Amino acid sequence: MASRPIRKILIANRGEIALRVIRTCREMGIRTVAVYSAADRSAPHVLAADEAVPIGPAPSRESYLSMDRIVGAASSAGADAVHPGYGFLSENPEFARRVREAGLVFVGPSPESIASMGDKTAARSLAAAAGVPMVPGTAGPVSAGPGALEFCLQHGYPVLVKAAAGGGGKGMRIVREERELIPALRAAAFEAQSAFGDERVYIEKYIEEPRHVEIQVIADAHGNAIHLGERECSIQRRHQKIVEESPSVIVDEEMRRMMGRTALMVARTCRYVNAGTVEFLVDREKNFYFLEMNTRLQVEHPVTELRTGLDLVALQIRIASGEELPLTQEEVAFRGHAIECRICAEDPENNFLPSTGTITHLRSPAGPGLREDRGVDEGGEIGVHYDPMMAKLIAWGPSRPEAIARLVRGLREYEILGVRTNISLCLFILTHPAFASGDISTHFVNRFFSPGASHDGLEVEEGAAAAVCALIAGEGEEECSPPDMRGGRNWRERRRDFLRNR
Ligand code: MV4
Repeated sequence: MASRPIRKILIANRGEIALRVIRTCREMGIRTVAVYSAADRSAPHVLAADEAVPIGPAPSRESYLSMDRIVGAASSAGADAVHPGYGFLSENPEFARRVREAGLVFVGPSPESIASMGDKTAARSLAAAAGVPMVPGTAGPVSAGPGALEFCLQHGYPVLVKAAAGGGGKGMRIVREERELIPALRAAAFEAQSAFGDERVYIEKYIEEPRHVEIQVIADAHGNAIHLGERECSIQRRHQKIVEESPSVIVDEEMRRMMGRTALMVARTCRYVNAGTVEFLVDREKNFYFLEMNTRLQVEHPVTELRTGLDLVALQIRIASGEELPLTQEEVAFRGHAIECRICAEDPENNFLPSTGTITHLRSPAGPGLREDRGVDEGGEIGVHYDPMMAKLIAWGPSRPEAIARLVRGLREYEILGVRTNISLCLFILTHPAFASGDISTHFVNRFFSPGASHDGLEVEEGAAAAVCALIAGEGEEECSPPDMRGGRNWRERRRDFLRNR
């Protein structure tokens, strides 16, 4: 990769990650170009960038997924580079190729690396050839034929049918006995075709109650590569991560060294450059198995940043400009414990379906050891076109209990009105004894959380109560003293409404 100074970056994304990248660019003295759809014309990332270019109407396929419009915007704005963020086109090899063909730097891996890790069976083959521990599985895609049955006879049930073209649970089917196999293969192929346009599926031995532990890796174009430790992301609901933390309670020093070494082996198989994440499944016996590699910056990257003190976006940009990694593996220092919650506009009383509306009131938590990456402001619209994640709240503490307590305190300080949120679910998880004890797996939410039950057993602390009281009293226009009978509804009833509106 030729070295090239990067003076202006176009961020091909929106929301909190766009704002997050802009912030680092500002610190580095790099000018920024935001792109925005018609729905985002007054969004925070647009207002924060040095320049902003409209790229189309609200629907993603006509804006943030439009390669022509984004590459065109970058070229016409005179950008030197494009940062894709996550989601949208961030793992589209054709986009990376188009950016490069336009003479611009793609702040991420090569199109070839993206492509080789994008096909899950090809990634498995690469990893297997390198001796990376894998879940026993079929060598490649299987149709509903003898190959599938042969694997199951050899390895026994349960097995898991997976889509070759994508992760995230789409096209996945658990098969616990032979008579379920053929129908599961057909159903998985059908779902894979509709989700990814590729019906190929493969089979793996099913790991019961796995944990999801991923390793952050970062490599430069000069052959240097390091890992930045692990993140435990087992707390998920319908394959959507909710809580991520580092370190993982089950990873000790030796396991971290082994997983880091293995993750770097995977990165080497595709000559990986820039930041990436290698996902593993960990079974009850603490055996770890390669799952897939994500060739982008992850949503949960701040957890690693708080634990290592590094700015991953700054490292990405420096590597993309041709610099060498500024630190060796031995110089990576891990300190304390970091935990993140994703704050989403979801309605807990409607099965966590996305909640839309105008944010009529928003007050963010702050104070020692808290970081909020937020992509919306008070007055902003949460619509139907984009992911419902509004913000991430990340807490750092010297120990896991202190990080948990800090994050709980932060969540309870949040004041968001106008849309429903998943804050009550986050609080439920973080205050659950099983979470506190570290007894977590990918089954945690299904096992302990029942959507119908009331989970707003929030003893709002004095400080948050005062904040709520001030809010109900109209931002301090008058002394708020509960019970305040204004409006025919007493203070407690209106506080409960406020809390339920989270
Ligand atoms: C598995 C598994 C058990 N055994 N593979 C979920 C989506 C994709 N990341 C892979 N996933 C899984 N693959 C085998 N052989 C269980 C899951 C899984 C899961 C993994 C990580 C985090 C959350 C999960 C939720 C359900 C299933």
